[in-house]
Amino acid sequence: MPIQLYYHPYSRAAGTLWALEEAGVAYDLVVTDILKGAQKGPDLVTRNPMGKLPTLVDGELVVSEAAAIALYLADRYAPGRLAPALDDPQRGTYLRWSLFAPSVIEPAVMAKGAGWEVKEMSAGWGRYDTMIASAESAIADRDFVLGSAFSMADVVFGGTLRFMMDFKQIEPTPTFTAYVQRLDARAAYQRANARNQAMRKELGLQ
Ligand SMILES: N[C@@H](CCC(=O)N[C@@H](CS)C(=O)NCC(=O)O)C(=O)O
Repeated sequence: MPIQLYYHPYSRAAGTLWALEEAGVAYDLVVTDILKGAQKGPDLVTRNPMGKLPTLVDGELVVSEAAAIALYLADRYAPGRLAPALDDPQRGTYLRWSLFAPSVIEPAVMAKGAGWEVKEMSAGWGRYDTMIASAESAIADRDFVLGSAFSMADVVFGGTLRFMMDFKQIEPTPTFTAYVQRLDARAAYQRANARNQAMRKELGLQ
């Protein structure tokens, strides 16, 4: 049975589709209409009590959280190609920026948008401008997070930056824009993008 991805093209699952294309594994999409609340139905909630997308089912295993799903796919289906080996020191950089996306970029953007007043010292995401400067430092002198080699960290970290820039939540900088252009040129990204566009059309969303 192929992997199943609970999916909607207007969700983070659109980025997970890119991760699946990079990993090169077979998968089926379980279209879940988040605009009509289908994600809170028993089919998904029994698998992921959060009732959120993306949720991936691989045999008996359920994985939620977009970053965790991407890292899982790389470790399980593309070790050495999309994920550094467990004893490779590059793994530290790979994990660092992969986790920076959901634990620092996302909440910093949310805090700024919502006008949250938080103490920088206690908020794990610090300040918005420090987050931006840190994210830039990850790719300032290199093509990808790991240097010249693309990895699943770019799907997570770069995909988050792309998403935030698309939705005008992060101001594009020359460094971010050039990086995302390199990511957009990947064949797997283009396949995923074409499928996401086709799904939007099929669902009458554009
Ligand atoms: N922490 C989760 C966030 C997942 C999430 O918030 N998904 C949104 C779509 S992008 C969703 O399913 N929203 C519908 C809802 O919460 O009812 C992740 O990183 O995957």
